[in-house]
Amino acid sequence: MEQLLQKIQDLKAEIAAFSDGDAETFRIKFLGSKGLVKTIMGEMKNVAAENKKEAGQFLNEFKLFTEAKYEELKSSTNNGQQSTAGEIDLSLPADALPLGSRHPISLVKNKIISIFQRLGFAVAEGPEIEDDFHNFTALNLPENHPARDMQDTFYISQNPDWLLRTHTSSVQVREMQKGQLPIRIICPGRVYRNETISARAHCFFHQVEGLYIAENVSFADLKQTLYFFVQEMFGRDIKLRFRPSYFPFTEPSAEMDISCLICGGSGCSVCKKTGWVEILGCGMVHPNVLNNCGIDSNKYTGFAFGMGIERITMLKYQIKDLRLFSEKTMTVF
Ligand code: 2NM
Repeated sequence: MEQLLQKIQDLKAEIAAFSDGDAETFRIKFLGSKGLVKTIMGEMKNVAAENKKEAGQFLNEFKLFTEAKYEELKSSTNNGQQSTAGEIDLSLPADALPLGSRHPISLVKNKIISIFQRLGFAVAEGPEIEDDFHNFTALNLPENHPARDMQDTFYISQNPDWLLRTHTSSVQVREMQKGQLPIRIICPGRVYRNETISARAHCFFHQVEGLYIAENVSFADLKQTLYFFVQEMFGRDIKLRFRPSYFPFTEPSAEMDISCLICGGSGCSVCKKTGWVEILGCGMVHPNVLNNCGIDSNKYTGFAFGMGIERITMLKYQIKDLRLFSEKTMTVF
């Protein structure tokens, strides 16, 4: 009896101080089918008959004590269903979900759109699968022009008249055919060319083309419009120059350079030590194009321009490889 009471005393002290585990660990050690409470209950058989009643009371009391400790552990350690009130503040806002951010191509596209909208240009869009007329013929591209070669254009196999547009000028052809003049539009969109993919070329990219047709539109209007655009896009200090060029759909044609953003004009690898970088092509819409689209070229004149959004974005954010634009993740600071 003496020994039994001492044992219970020791176990009670151990239980009261229990801290090296959760409620389940405790249950297994003390209350499980091979637990210490069971073991000590088994000692009853060694207690003398006259002491059995008293010992039974002690053991019962010990069992209740152990069970109470178990309940306490369950509610304070989250091991049971409920957590203690006050431990988690349910009124706190949840963690923010990672929402991602706009693609740099979209950022630059939207900026270009908003600049031209302030000059009265509307946005026009059209199909990415085009026919030969809207992509080539209407734009004064002769039957045997190299740009029509299989090398450059993706044709739709079911119908050789269908192709993936190689520029958004096809949208402008559709707008001209509607015959509502004057026309002042920009056409942003994805275009496709069958090129070997590298740091500087991809089989698809994004363009913004502009078109202004009215009476007496001049090359001076074109220059002033693009000068405004470049200053809004890159800042007031930017310089620009026009070089004569050739496009089948414009006459005269020009390419426009801006002073190098990276070195400011003193010469670096981006501008190949020239101090200038080409950013767009432009010109006065060829009379053949106007006539092909049902517009009287004796009454109306117009200017047009086209630029690659990737190129502008690379300059603006100093991105050196085109392929990064179509990879899964991209970080721009
Ligand atoms: C360019 C360069 C020069 C252009 C021409 C036309 C249209 F439809 F009016 F004929 N749209 N875009 C054009 C002119 C595009 O991209 C480098």
